[in-house]
Amino acid sequence: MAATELTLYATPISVYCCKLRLALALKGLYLPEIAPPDGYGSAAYRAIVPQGTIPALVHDGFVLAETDAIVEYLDEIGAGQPLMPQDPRERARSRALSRFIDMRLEPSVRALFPLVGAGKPVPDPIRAALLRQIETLEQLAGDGPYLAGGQPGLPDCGLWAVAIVLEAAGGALALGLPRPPGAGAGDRVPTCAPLMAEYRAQMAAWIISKGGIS
Ligand SMILES: N[C@@H](CCC(=O)N[C@@H](CS)C(=O)NCC(=O)O)C(=O)O
Repeated sequence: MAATELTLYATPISVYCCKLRLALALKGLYLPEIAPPDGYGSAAYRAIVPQGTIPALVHDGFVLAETDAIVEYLDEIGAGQPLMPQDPRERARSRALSRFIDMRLEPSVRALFPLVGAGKPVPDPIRAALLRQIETLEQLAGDGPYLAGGQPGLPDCGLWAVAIVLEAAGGALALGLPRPPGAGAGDRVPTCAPLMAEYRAQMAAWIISKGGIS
């Protein structure tokens, strides 16, 4: 399949766009990206992507939001190397871990955003909620080196992206929480390492723009 048939709506700073870029890199795909017209959430973008979220995939007029759905769709149409495991249990585990990171870990990290540059201490409930998710992930993670097992998979991509955000925001806020297990494994995956470095630079610039120290 010609990669030019596929395009993404994305922005450099979005954690989910980073997750998708990492997943695509594991699949050996590098897709052209365009910015959502008038920004995500705008009426113009919602006319194309009703959810108003990024990333979204456009494939010959077929529009699809939701990062995990995009990855599974690309797997199923044979675009790039398959990323989801073939074994039903491994596949289910990969989905469950990815959902945990999206629904639990990422929102706990996102709760730090308004605090960056605000010059106030991190409230105990926010710190405790985040620590709980990191500890849960420690319990969920297998023997590694990757969350999904011996090969890097979709949940790893989510973790690596969120961990970069945590590293940046947590550093600016002197949070001092443990690093989630497997957080840095993407730096040792040659196709992912440059994307991780680029995203770290984006996050560092964002922290500075918020008046935090990077
Ligand atoms: N569940 C979605 C979440 C995507 C998401 O929330 N993206 C953020 C940017 S990182 C966004 O578009 N936020 C705008 C909004 O929620 O309206 C996915 O997995 O793709």
